[in-house]
Amino acid sequence: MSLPLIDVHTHMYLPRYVALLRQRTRVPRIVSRAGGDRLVILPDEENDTSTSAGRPIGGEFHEVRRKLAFMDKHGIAVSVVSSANPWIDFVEPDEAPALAAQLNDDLEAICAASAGRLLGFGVLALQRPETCAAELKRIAGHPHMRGVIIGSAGRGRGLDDPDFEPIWKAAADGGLFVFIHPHYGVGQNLFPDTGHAMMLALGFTFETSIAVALLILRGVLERHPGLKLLIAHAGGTLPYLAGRLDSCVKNDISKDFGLPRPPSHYLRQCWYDSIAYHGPALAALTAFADPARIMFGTDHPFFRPHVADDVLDKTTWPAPEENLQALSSLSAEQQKAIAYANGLAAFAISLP
Ligand code: 5CU
Repeated sequence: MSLPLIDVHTHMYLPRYVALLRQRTRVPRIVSRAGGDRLVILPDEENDTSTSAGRPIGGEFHEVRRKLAFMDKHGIAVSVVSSANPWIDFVEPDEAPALAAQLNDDLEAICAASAGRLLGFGVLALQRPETCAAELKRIAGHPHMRGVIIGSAGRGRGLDDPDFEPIWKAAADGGLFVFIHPHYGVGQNLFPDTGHAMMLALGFTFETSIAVALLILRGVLERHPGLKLLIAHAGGTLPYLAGRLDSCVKNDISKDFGLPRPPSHYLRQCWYDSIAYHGPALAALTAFADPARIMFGTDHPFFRPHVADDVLDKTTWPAPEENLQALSSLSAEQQKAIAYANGLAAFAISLP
């Protein structure tokens, strides 16, 4: 496909954050091993002392030059870059607000220097929710920032945490996106000894699905209809399960959430990336969601191909290609909308 792409799900670990991970002795951290540095971030990896713990991490995770090289290789005109999981969740509450502000300023500076190629989603100190509305207001004043990324777990109490109300209000008032992304997974006890595969395929997607469903059931989108939620990984499982959620809520005589509309109504207000990896899942998403609210994503630099570092930037990455390939099952109009037109409109992008 030769459409210019806008990538709305693409990560970086900013240099300040990488330095922090290198100093740490507990997960999340970067460990130096004989075969190269390893990024160890997932909760279950804490006790893994093997040489295969985590995943290889090179400059593709934190160098702007490498992000731009990946974009050039894959026909991506503009990327909306977000910090990757687990963001600053592990930072002491007293230190987190200042670090969030520094990382947000760092990302703004990186984007400002990119000649229109990069925009950003910042981070929030969710462990200090009372500080977040002010940071959102500050971010809204940064010309290259378009919102924030937050973890599906919030500060460990889910996204229906009552203390998050000012966050939703400030994001809606500022016209900022809130990009909801998993990290902790769910159900790991059910799939031991499965590497990262089950965790990323099912643990991540159900984590997101549960968090967003709860946020909706507790009325966040009813109270904040202008809130722009971007849900990672094609909405987890939600586009596929929305009808079941509606039916279960309607038919449950043991609990009334008091919502005037079914959960699917609010799910249709949300934005989704197209990271579904194959046509049938993308078809479920496009059949369900607002066609103007689905946008291309790559999840770069995760799912790095197994090639030597010196040829990586010249290599076509299979995972983004699978997502591009999935688009080809859609009509030309849908492809154009997802590949770039929806991203241009949502993030007020003028192509360089
Ligand atoms: O491979 C992984 O661990 C990940 C991750 O941690 N976060 C993500 O967005 N994709 C893949």
